[in-house]
Amino acid sequence: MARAKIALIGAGQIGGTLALLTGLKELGDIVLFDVVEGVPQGKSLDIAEASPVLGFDAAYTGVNSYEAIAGADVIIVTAGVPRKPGMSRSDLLDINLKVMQQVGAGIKEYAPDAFVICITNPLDAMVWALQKASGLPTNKVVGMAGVLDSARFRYFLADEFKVSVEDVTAFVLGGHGDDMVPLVRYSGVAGIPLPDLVKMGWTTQEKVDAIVERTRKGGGEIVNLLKTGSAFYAPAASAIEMAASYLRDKKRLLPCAAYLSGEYGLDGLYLGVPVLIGAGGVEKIVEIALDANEQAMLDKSVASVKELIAECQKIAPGLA
Ligand code: A3D
Repeated sequence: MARAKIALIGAGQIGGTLALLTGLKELGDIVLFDVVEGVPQGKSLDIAEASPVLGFDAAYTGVNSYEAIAGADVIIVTAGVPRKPGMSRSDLLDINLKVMQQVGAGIKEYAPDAFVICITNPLDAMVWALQKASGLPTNKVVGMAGVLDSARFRYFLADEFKVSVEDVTAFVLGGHGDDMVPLVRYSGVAGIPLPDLVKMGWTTQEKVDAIVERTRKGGGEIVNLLKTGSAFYAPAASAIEMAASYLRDKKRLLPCAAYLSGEYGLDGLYLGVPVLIGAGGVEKIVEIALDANEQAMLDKSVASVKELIAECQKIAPGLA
């Protein structure tokens, strides 16, 4: 069987890491695209030269034109600019919206059957714009945020409990902003929910609250440390997990920004919810029961996402 074709739009920090991880996991052949000449070509050659040492087979092509993405099975989009210190995710909107319009047009022309994962921020608005601009079905366009936010939550919990990250499950719903909704009730260690772990004396409510807050601000914490850009290793790893679930029809249940058509009482927007990803793309959106407090947090998060989408509609009325 022919190898899958994976197109990575944006060859920056995340794009380069995605290119390496795609090869290491042998998900398929890679086309790395960027508007900057030389960068996708250079990164592709550098990674291809690492493949004999690391022991994987994948063809790498660095390109500056959209023709080369023709027939891609999976497309992961990181094109745009990342957040700098002091810049909010919504500050990015104006620049990155224009980029999504260009990328969407390229996908529409050359790879309309692909499964598309958007990472560009502000995520919930950019994935919405990318779906509109590409015209792809909504079940084939998703946003990566929840896997990363949940991974951060899991890492902080594993560190607090001094247990393997593998045994920690965690759940984050809502938009990818500071008002995302880490769900304490649905998170825990080896099936033991966090509230029970507090009762068992493993930790305190105050410490759980601090971890929830750190998770919400996880992106900003890295931006403040790096000073010249935003996180890239964990975001890339998270998108690869989503791509693998599609390509291998694994039917993972992952928190992703998915297009809602009535689920959670919402319509016509992208929001982080539990999604089943298989060969059909988004095969199912799972609606979990929320208590009053969780619902209130989700409502706040939804309001922020709606504001961002309204801003997009104002700048680019053609997308609505
Ligand atoms: P960076 O290293 O700057 O890479 C972005 C790349 O996009 C650069 O190589 C640019 O040349 C390229 N680019 C710019 N305009 C275009 C265009 N029109 N067409 C094609 N390529 C273009 O950034 P990064 O890789 O660190 O981050 C990429 C995006 O991901 C940013 O918007 C970040 O804010 C976002 N991000 C999202 C998350 C989420 O969890 C959702 C996490 C981290 C970063």
